[in-house]
Amino acid sequence: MRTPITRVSITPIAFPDPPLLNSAGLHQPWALRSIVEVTAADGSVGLGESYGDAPHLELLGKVAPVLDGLDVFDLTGLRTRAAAAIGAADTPDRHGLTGPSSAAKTLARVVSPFEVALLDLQGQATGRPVWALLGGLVRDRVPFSGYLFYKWAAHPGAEPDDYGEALDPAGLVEQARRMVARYGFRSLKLKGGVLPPDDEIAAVEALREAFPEHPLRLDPNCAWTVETSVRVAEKTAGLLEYLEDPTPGLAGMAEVAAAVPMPLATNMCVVELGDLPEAVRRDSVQVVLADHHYWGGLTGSATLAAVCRTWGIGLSMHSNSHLGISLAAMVHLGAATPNLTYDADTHTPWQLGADVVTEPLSFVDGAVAVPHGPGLGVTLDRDALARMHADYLACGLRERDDTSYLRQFRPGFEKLRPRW
Ligand code: GKR
Ligand code: MG
Repeated sequence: MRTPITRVSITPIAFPDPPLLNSAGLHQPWALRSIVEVTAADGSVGLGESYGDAPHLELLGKVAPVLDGLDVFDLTGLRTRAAAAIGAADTPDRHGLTGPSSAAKTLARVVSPFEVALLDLQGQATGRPVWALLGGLVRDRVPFSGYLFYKWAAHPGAEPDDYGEALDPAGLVEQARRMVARYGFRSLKLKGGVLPPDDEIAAVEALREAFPEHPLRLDPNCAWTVETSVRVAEKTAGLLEYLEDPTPGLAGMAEVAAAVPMPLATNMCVVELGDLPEAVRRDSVQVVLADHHYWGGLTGSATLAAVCRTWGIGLSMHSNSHLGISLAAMVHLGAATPNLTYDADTHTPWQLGADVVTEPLSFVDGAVAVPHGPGLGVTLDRDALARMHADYLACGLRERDDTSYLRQFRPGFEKLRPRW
């Protein structure tokens, strides 16, 4: 039986984002997202969530009208119609920090929220959870890692948030204690590339002392040269389960990988299937971070997982500022991915309680219990959606730009990769 699409809507939203630092700059006061609703002829509504930057929204808006009449089970039709609607559009990525843009990467990002919404609808039509459509359950709980950031106490002129300042090892340990107490995370990732490498080594040492059992990761987003990366890796040997994107490019990563004891992970130099042959040939990375927002949705991420399994490459999951629809999508993917070999990243704590779904999935002991109802298992909170859309209209931001925002307070700041 065909279940045709009758309506597609895209709502840009904004929610408050704390002043988190990374190698590109500082998070702006608002994170932008888009909420995709796909309505089928039987009245059911499938949900998707994606980036909210203006060029991306424009492309989502081109795809929405061409989906009219498409069967919700026709994912190939979705990709074909989306490709025709956006043509050779090539917009830069602002979130995965995923290197040079291309038309193929753009299409993968644009298809993603519609694909998630269609899978949600397929699940509702068949009475099955999305994980069942992705191959079936391999775990009941999907484990996540606590994501630590150097941060300011408050955006200039605003009230401090709940986590306060973290600009040294003691501040990070305190942030980690709060996050672990609230969510129970069993592993911790530190977003590095912010302070000179020796300061970040000291932070890792302090975290190890405070959390002797927690696997730790450090991700400087390509802020280091090969030489610096090797030096940091030597000093953190035995402390990190993996080192993520220490240096730019597959060649640089391969040089580092050959010299250091821990696996190297990436969400920057392997971001589409075409990156994998060279990465394998050079042995540049031992762990890839999947992210359905730019790997072409949940089925695209499942394909990545299969390739990683083939080549013995570990798999983790990448995250940007996101809300409960994306969290649900990540949980279904994790539930059905046999080789999710590391705890997934999540920005959930940094939403500070904001959400666009009525009952967000929750964390117990650092993991989310996999939902067993039809589809994604989350329902849109229409009042919250309206409020967040009003915030989008009022906030004035239309694209993420961490570098320009930090430059307002540090006029000389430049995004340098590598910096040290
Ligand atoms: O949210 O600042 C951030 C992160 O740095 C994010 O943009 C990265 O894409 O979390 C990401 C990563 O692992 O590289
Ligand atoms: Mg990363």
